[in-house]
Amino acid sequence: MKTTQDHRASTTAVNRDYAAWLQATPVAVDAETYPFTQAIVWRAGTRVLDTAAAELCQGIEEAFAIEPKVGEAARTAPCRLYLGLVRDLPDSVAHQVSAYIQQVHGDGYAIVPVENGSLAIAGHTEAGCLYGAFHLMRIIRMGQPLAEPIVQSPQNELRMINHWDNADGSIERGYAGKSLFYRSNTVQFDPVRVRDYARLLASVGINSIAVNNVNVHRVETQFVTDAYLPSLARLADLFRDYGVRIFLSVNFASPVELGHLATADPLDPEVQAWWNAAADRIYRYIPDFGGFLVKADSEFRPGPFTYGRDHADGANMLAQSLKPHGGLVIWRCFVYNCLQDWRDRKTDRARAAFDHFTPLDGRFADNVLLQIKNGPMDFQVREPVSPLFGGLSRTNQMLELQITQEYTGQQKHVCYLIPQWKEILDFDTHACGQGSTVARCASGELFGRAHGGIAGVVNVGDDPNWTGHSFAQANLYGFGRLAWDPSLSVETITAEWVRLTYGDDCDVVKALTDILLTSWRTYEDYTAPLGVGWMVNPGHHYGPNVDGYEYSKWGTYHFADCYGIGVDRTMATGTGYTGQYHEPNRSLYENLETCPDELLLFFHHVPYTHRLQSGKTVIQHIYDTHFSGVEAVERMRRVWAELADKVDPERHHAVCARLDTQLQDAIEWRDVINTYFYRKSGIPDEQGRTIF
Ligand code: GCW
Repeated sequence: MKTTQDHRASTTAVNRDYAAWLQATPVAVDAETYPFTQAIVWRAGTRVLDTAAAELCQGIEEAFAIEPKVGEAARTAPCRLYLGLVRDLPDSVAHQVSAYIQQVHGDGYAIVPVENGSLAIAGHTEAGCLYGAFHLMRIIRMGQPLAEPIVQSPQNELRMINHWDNADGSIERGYAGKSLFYRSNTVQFDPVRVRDYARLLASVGINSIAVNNVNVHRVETQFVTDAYLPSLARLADLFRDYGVRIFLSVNFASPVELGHLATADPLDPEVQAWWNAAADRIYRYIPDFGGFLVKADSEFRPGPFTYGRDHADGANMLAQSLKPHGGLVIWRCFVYNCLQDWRDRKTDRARAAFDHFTPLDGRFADNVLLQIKNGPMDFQVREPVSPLFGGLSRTNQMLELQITQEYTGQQKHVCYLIPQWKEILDFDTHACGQGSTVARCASGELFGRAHGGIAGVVNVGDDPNWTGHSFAQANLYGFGRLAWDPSLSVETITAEWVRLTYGDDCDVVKALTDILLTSWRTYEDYTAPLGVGWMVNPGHHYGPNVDGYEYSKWGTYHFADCYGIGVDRTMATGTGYTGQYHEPNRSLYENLETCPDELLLFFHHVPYTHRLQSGKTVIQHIYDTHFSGVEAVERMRRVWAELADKVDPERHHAVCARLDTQLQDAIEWRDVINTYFYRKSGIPDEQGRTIF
């Protein structure tokens, strides 16, 4: 078992941000409040349970500066913390736990006060016990009472992180340094750091990780070979201690690129045999390997289309190779024509995922999941929910969110995404009548599917604080919490993160909570208006460029002219995209009068003088939000500056610097957007503010 000291060495040398929401500081309450912290009783010798016990020892030591008794000494302590599967608990404890453990499913846990001030953490699986241990530490750190039993089960089977890391150490859309896993085309990592990372992930319930970019280039294609599997297996070992299984992104054309076959046709028996052998090989090195993540026939990645086959043919072939080992294929639905002609007003990129995948509903193997981005375009600050949720009922599916802030400020800007994700998860698709939320589609519960889950493209790199911006940690934290339980409220998640990461000082808690909760709207206010999206510099996607993608092949247009702006996606006069939704969403979006303001330009092309439901004209809304967005950033900066003597200088200073950048860049956004639309429309600002 790794000792507490090993962890210490890695967490104290660097700044407070390194410990993220697992701070090592003493807590304000006395140890007596939690008398069971004197001693920990568990059956030693299994990896994940040993990890859980080590976490409890470490957490208790850090919180109360006491070293809990373990081993024989623990069994005679007056109060004890029992940890384990029910069959390993002493009979009297098991008896007291049994009513609660019956309510637990999957990797869930029960935390139950038992006789004489003792406590039991019990699960059906070792991972369940680990999640229970982390939850207990969360409760203790937040000083919450523990009088009542707690029963928690994950709502999603797969709670997954996707790394877009490349073998050369770069990270596609990474804003926090280089890869934690690779350098110079080799698997190279600091085991202490990776372990600390696994720990952060497990502490919020994440159980799966795809360790390489979905764009699988020449070198990463070789990850499924003997050249890379030994070192990937060492990586998998580290994650295994924390109950996290690894997946690999694979290149659909591998049999050609690696195997010297003439084809990667999924219906060719030789191709099937090639993948069967690859799967056998992988499982020899990594017995609990999770499976493949696949981007195929998308943005120049190879796929089944080359051979006149469809996505079901492709996914099922891979699924067959993994099936004997219990592995999964996660097949992405981010499939669209990226060589569009901007002159063509008929083709609509937003339609693509639905058009490609709904005809295949019911044809995918049992161990295939379709991974669907939250919106029909690409992780914009505001998009409607993808109509593929609710469009597929006989297929396992997964929701894909983007934690890394590609289009939401690249971790230079604060943009707390939990409120956005909550809206997405709570969105009612009406697929099976009212209450058919995205959360229920993704988990598989709504359609009685065997598999389901939520994946997030992660925002972590080797920056000392993991995420570049200290506040971007809140997105990773909240992602894990929501993947575990999509019904958690924004307020609960925010309060947890703020207090666990920055402590209990009322002023700090209030200020930070306000900053986080207003940040998504603020970012939206000074960037692309009313759901139209894009308007960023091509390629790196940072900073304003209204026409950056207007005359490009990517299918991302706003159609602004001197009269108006927006994309007509109605059935009546536009691309017909609204028809992909069930009623009443279809009509809600189809009709100009009922379409929500924030999505207006996503669904309709309107004159600048069109009046929104808010009462403002579109042009005045653009001006007003761009001025108020910048003012909101000025306010955030002021509020944060006032906390100088309440936050450790290092974190305070680092956030100040990021807020300075955010303000400067928000001003640029404001002036570019306002000026562009003033020049296009010729309509002045009602308030006569400066527009250039
Ligand atoms: O958002 C786009 C990104 C690409 C990414 C692609 C995808 C990994 O700009 O960098 O490629 O989406 O999701 O596949």
